[in-house]
Amino acid sequence: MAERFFAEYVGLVNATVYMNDLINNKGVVKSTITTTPVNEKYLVVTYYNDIPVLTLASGAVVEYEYGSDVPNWDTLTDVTDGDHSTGFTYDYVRSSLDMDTIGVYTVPVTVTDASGNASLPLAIEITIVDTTVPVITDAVGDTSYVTGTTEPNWATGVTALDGYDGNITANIVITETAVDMVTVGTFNVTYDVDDASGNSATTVTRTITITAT
Ligand SMILES: [Ca+2]
Ligand SMILES: [Ca+2]
Repeated sequence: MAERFFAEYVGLVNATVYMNDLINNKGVVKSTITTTPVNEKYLVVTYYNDIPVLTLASGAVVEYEYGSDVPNWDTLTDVTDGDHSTGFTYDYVRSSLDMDTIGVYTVPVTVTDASGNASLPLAIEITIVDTTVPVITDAVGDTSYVTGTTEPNWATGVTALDGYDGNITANIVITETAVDMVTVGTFNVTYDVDDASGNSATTVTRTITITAT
């Protein structure tokens, strides 16, 4: 809250010295000081001394998909202050934050009230994640073979791309144990892949038909 005391005009220099001592030596007063004349003899010295307090806002979103826009910082924190309700200035140290790279980033933030009182820093942890599944593409598709055909390389024509990891074709898991090249019938070859964040692609199935010669 606002702190006030009377000072005599004749004592203004002393009052200023006293206040500067509170600011610089004792650290009691951290804000700007204003003086208001009351009459010919007295004036009122006013200062606002409450330190604002920052907290993480309820429901603050601190996890973002890679490539997202930077957070709306003002929605992430709440500020409480005894002597100000507006006029706050925020200072975010967010130079390390990379919205395009998954990981956990610490963003310290401080707020200063209109009288120059700065809060203690609040460390906001921002997590950047990849929740987007990779996509498998089969350029060959369902195929028929006559019985006795040499078993082909089932990997041919199949690729996997992930928006974050890039080309993860090498990680595709091919399941072809059901295929029997010498028996008439239909069999499935399946293709699965996970990205590095554990997101599984939709399984792609290639139907293999074995026909009589
Ligand atoms: Ca304050
Ligand atoms: Ca992904």
